Amino acid sequence: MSSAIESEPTFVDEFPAESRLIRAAFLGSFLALGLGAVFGIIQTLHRTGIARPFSSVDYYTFLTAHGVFLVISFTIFFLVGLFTWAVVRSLDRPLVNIRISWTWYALMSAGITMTGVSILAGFTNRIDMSADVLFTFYAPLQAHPLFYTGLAVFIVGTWIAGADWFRTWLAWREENPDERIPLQTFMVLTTMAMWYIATSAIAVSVLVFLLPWSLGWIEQVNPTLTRTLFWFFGHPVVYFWLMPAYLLWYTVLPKIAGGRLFSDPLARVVFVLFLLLSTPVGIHHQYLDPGIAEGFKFISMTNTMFLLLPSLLTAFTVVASVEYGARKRGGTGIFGWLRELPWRDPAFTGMMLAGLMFAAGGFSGMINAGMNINYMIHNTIWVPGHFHLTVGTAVALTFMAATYWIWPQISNKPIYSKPIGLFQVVLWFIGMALMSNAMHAQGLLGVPRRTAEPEYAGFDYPLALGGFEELNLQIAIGGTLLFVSTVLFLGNVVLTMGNPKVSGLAESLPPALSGPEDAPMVLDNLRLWFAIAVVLVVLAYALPIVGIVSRGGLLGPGGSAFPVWIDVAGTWIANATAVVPEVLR
Ligand code: HAS
Ligand code: CU
Repeated sequence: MSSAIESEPTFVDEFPAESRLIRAAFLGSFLALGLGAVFGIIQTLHRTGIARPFSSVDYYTFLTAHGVFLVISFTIFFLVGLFTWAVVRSLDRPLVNIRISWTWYALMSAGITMTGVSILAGFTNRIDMSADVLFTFYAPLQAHPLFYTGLAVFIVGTWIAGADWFRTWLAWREENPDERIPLQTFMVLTTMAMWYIATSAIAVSVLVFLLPWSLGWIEQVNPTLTRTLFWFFGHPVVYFWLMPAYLLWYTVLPKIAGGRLFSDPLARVVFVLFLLLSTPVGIHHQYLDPGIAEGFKFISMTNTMFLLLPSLLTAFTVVASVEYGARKRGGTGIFGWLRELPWRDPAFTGMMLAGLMFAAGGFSGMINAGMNINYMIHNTIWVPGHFHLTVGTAVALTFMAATYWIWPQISNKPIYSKPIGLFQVVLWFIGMALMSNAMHAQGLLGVPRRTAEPEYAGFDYPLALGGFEELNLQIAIGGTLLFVSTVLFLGNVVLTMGNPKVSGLAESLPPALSGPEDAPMVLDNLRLWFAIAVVLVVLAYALPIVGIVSRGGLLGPGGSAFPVWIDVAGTWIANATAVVPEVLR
């Protein structure tokens, strides 16, 4: 009788090189989470007046660092780790060239380091590299060139990562010409297709306008144009954060619940809908922007309402998949089956709480999307209340919770403490419920976002009399619980890394109840869906952008028709060619 139980080879045994890359990506993500959390607690205590060891100016450096480290670095490094795992696992083959993979990882790391250095240099007046432009880096706020260069390098890294996964799929398809695209790979490829469309605009905004402007090659930019190009990217980026969480809700959560995905075809429809609809809605962030006709804003609102569909379908599918597992365990009744779920498992409970909170975040998103009601909440702290439920919990809590399941798969090391993990995810949920609720309530009272020291004491202003201080206390307590929860999560991960390796941790994922064979073949036609997505984007953005440029010029009112760097280049070419006749003589 062999001593060790014969166990199926784990992902690490089969794909050691990819496992190293995935662990490096997750660790880059967790480093950013830790940094973002430190800046988060500092700014929470500053804004609520609990503790203000820093200046109001520093507040905007903290806020920029908090935003960029969390929504760019934490989320996207986790995404590339998860997507690499999902592609290699579902295709059951290694990446085409691990050196290319480490190249995109190095570009992303170098890029976020440049941007991070530029932001943090804001704390010292000695080096003028500041970038207090917040995570949306709107002009006319201007950052140091290093900030924009770092972002550009980071995005190029993600483009190469996407190409890496497409090439791996194409190599697999040659070996399996008649197979459907495995679901997890399908989810990765549709997400990356959406990302290529979305990032095209931010690449133009940064490389053609903001970076040359920051380098002094052009005197000015058209802020309405660069803002519109940002939101062309800015709404789809939220789904770029969400879709990895959906990949986990669709393919891992049902497994942990002892269930099976309810419908593979429906999951494919959801991801195709996100590819088609994510980008033509960005103007819903600009309802109050001048320079964009109301009609275009109305179209964006309508498109946004269509965009609720994939998430509502997700709510149905995921709950049905989990319920199937509960009933298999003997669950009964309309809600009694909930008792049969593995609530002691931090991976399960964390993802379910994240989903529950996303329901609230989604409904606050619907309120944001209504043009008329948006006027009430735009630029108030309601909006941070919304996105701390969505990216701050639906995504962030899902990523942390899923780590308790995935890390053992890619390291052969069991989690250090599941009870601590369970306490951590519940603490996050409680902290976020307190903080986000108070932010929404203060937003409705008219409290602005992005303000270092909102004070109303001393006024007989209804706000000062009606709960502003109590809501501030809720935000401070909630933010502190979130910080403690982050420390617990990072501590659990670090202690897990010190654990000895064990075997028998491999977990396979069960097939869907309704499998890919039930999905119409057309769903796998990625070229078709990509082409339709591009047409929808052109329809949504061509006229608004033509309107913005015809009214305000490419470089803003009075800006030269051609950027000065074209003049510089033209002079340089003229001088260089002037010597040619001499040389030829
Ligand atoms: Fe948003 C602003 C509208 C989703 C993030 N959003 C933001 C900003 C961010 C952000 C970062 O229309 C601020 C940017 C800035 O700094 O200015 N958002 C929406 C709408 C949706 C939406 C309609 N947002 C997200 C997601 C985000 C995110 C996802 C990040 C990941 N948002 C807006 C608008 C603004 C905005 C305006 C501009 C506001 C302004 O004026 O500035 C929709 O996608 C929401 C659809 C979701 C639902 C919920 C479905 C429920 C589900 C739960 C399933 C349950 C499970 C478990 C799995 C309809 C899927 C169940 C549990 C059991 C126990 C059974
Ligand atoms: Cu949006």
